Amino acid sequence: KSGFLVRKVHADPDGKRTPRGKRSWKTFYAMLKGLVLYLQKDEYRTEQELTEEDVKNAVSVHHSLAMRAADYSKRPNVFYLRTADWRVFLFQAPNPEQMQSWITRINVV
Ligand code: I3P
Repeated sequence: KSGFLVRKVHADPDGKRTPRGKRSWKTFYAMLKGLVLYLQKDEYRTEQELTEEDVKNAVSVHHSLAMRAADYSKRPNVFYLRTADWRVFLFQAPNPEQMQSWITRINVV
């Protein structure tokens, strides 16, 4: 599964609140491959062509949990992703169908 997602980093490892200056929304081209959610800054790239930054932005979805951000009302179609190491991301999908599809796909792996 792939498509554009807008990401906000809410918590760093161990659930520590991400400091101001690092909490802004950023658009990525997201690709879920196996247990890894790749977040690429630009257009489509194959796995062989991943940049250092792409690798840094990749998130392991192993033992992670995705859920609709019912308590976040500033933007529509937003879901939380809580990772195994207790990072928390907010992701905004382009529409409700895409949001639900990402949640389902992430939680199934
Ligand atoms: C953040 C940025 C985010 C905002 C966040 C700010 O500033 O303005 O858009 O989240 O507020 O800290 P910075 O770019 O300096 O990291 P919202 O869009 O959800 O308001 P927050 O600290 O209340 O999460």
